[in-house]
Amino acid sequence: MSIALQALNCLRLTYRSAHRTCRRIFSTKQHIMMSRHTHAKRLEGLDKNVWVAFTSVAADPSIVNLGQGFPDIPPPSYVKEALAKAASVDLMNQYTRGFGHPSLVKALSQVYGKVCGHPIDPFKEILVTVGAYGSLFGTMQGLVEEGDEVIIIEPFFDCYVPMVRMAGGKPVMIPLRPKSGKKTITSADWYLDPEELSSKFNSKTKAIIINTPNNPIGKIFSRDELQMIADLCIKHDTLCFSDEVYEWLIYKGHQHVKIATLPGMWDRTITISSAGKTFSVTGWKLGWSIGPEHLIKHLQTVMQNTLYTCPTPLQEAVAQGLLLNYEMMGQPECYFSSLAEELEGKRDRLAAILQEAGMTPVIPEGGYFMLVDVTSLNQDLSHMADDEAYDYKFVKWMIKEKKLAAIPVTAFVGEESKKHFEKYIRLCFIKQDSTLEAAGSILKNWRKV
Ligand code: IK2
Repeated sequence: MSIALQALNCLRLTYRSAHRTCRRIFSTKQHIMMSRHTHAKRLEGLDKNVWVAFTSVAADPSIVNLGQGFPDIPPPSYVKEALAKAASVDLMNQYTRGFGHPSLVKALSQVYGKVCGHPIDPFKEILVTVGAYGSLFGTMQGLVEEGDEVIIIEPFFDCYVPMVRMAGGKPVMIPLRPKSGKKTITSADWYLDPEELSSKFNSKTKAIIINTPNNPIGKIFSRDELQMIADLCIKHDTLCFSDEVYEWLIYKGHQHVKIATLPGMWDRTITISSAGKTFSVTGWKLGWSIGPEHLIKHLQTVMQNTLYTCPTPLQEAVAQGLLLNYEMMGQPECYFSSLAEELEGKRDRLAAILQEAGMTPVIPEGGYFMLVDVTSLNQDLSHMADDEAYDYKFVKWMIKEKKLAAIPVTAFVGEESKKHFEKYIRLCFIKQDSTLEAAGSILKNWRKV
């Protein structure tokens, strides 16, 4: 080999090895750079979400969807008309007051002033946000500190835990327990053990989250139960975050009590509700937090530095809807009560359908969800991957094989309680009669297919 060729080969080898070394260095560096861009620690373990998982699988129009909680009945025409009217006014399409459009906070102060029996300052004691989700987020960010404990009652609306964690807090669970020796048939049969609840409070407890009527179980906390919670809040000087998005959906024989109205509680309670649930317009995503100025001002700080404001025409339309119904409160045509009356018929129809199919529904006292015990169906799912709770597998199987969508109930409980809830699924009944009938015929033919 000529000297020139040897030199060339040597150069090639040197180049290849240099190239390999370079690639190694580069990929290590890239890896280091990528690992620097991994998720923030506060998101650890929060990547799974039941709505993300199940709304896409239920989107197929051939599936009867009793899953996610949204109405397929039309919202009242006057709120839709009020929205169109608001959008036709040029200025209404621009930014409005950050903490809530003036006409909306005034309307809210009228309605809630009447319900609570004392005046509520529309500008200092109310904050309008993006849905009740926004209110919950602002509440946690504004009031929960690193290391604070927040008591959460199971089953709970699933975002409470991630929101507490993202604020640096520690969720402390307490389950509702079925009354022993009784065949559980209504949501009132699920109760909080007073001693167990008391044991959850300590010097680190910042707040307790309550949800009445509860999603998913439909329980309305009685005045006595709320008083027990209030006594503990006062004794341990803690806050109470009360999610009351289903506050108007109360069935006969039951009463919704606001914990904020119990003695000593206004000053330590944030009450949260939602236009989406009040007027059957879940896509409008408007919610509000109501409470004393010394707490609401911190939620306002979160709002002004995150979302700043909510859509003006939507706020105007909700204000008009509230004012109209404020005038009719106590009368049968008021939407606050007429929707509940309409839904009570749907609740009973769905319960009857489920019982005929051999399932055991938990009849809700409020809200628009029904839990169903599917144990009696004895559905063998052993062929499915074993890394999920039975209810997750059951719902996935039911969507695929029966074309009926529901939501698995273990999405609403912590790890330790999963075994107690995995034989339950949640069905939503704010649906047209034709949708409920379609679900009924699937259930009737359950064994035949
Ligand atoms: N809090 C509770 C208890 C809710 O149920 C909801 C809405 N959930 O609906 C979805 C479902 O359960 O299927 C919210 C808060 C959030 O309300 P908003 O839509 O106003 O943000």
